[in-house]
Amino acid sequence: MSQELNKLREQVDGINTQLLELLSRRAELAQQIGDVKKAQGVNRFDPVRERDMLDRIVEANPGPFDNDTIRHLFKQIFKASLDLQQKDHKKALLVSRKRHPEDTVVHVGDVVIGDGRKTLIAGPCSVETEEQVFQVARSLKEQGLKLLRGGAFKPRTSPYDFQGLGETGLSILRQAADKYGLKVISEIVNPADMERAARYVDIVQIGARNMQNFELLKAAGDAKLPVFLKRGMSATVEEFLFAAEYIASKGNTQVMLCERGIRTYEKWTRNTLDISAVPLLKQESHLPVFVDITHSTGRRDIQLPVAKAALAAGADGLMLEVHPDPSVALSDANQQIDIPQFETFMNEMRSTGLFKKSEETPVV
Ligand code: PRE
Repeated sequence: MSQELNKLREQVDGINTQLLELLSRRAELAQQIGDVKKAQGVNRFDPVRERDMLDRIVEANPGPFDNDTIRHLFKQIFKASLDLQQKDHKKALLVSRKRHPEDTVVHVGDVVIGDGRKTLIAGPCSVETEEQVFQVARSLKEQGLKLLRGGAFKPRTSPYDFQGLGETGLSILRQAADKYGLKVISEIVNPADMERAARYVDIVQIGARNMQNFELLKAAGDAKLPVFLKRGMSATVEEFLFAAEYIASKGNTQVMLCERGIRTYEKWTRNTLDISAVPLLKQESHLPVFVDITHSTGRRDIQLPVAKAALAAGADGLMLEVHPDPSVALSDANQQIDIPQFETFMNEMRSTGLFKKSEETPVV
């Protein structure tokens, strides 16, 4: 290489180092500004300030870069500074692992979730009859499971579809759970129902369609019951964590996160299970993470490998739907499994060594 080129490059290297030092100093100042703004409750993004700076910079532009290029370069710097301020903000989220490095363990009476053992939540999509729920509850008990799910308030896509039995449904769940020594998890859709629900449920579920229903999230935070929060079908992982933060910010950190598949162009599954969300959520947050293998797949034939994948990816537990006779179910008829299929599923899962049949109380 010519000596001339080498000399020029040496000068460029020197300027790179100076630029890096200047950029780093600027970034530190932006971080301090971010802290001041946070304390004052001021918006981090300030387009007026950015325009003023650009105007002054362009006015002083000596060339040879034209003004558009200079604007573009500085806008990148502003954007990076803003990202840095927001990253610092993310660090402070109550649900983040940076804020709370230890795993959160959720206690539901004597049931412990997120302590390293795997938890399985099962039950019908909707509560339909006493007989239906009691049959499933009995099967759960036989399998040594502790958490019975069932929908009493059903947010359905069509207003003409079965909307659930409401409080009667919650009452059926409670009776079945009490008979078989189980805990109840059920979805609540209206903030006004939260207090009433606490009489029947041990865990409040907030469904995918309500993940950003902020009044509902705040009410769940106030209710002080453990919350099972499902990811919205179009929500990013970050939005999901902000939703959990709404609950935590009310002083309730007994929150579980559930990945239930996101909406994509794929038609052969009901939703697309975002398996990468599981390790991501475990890494970014200290809350227990579940995978709903029923809604993510929407089909029975692949539930077992999906369940294994979820646990292998680090999920603390699974949720699945079980119905005594799925063909006549009032909702999700195509994806719920019947009781013999559930038993087969459990045997298969147990062969992985992850679920152990409880030896305790005999079935009533
Ligand atoms: C800064 C960053 C983001 C804002 O949109 C405007 C400017 C910058 O990097 O200069 C700093 C800042 O937050 C501010 O001056 O208010």
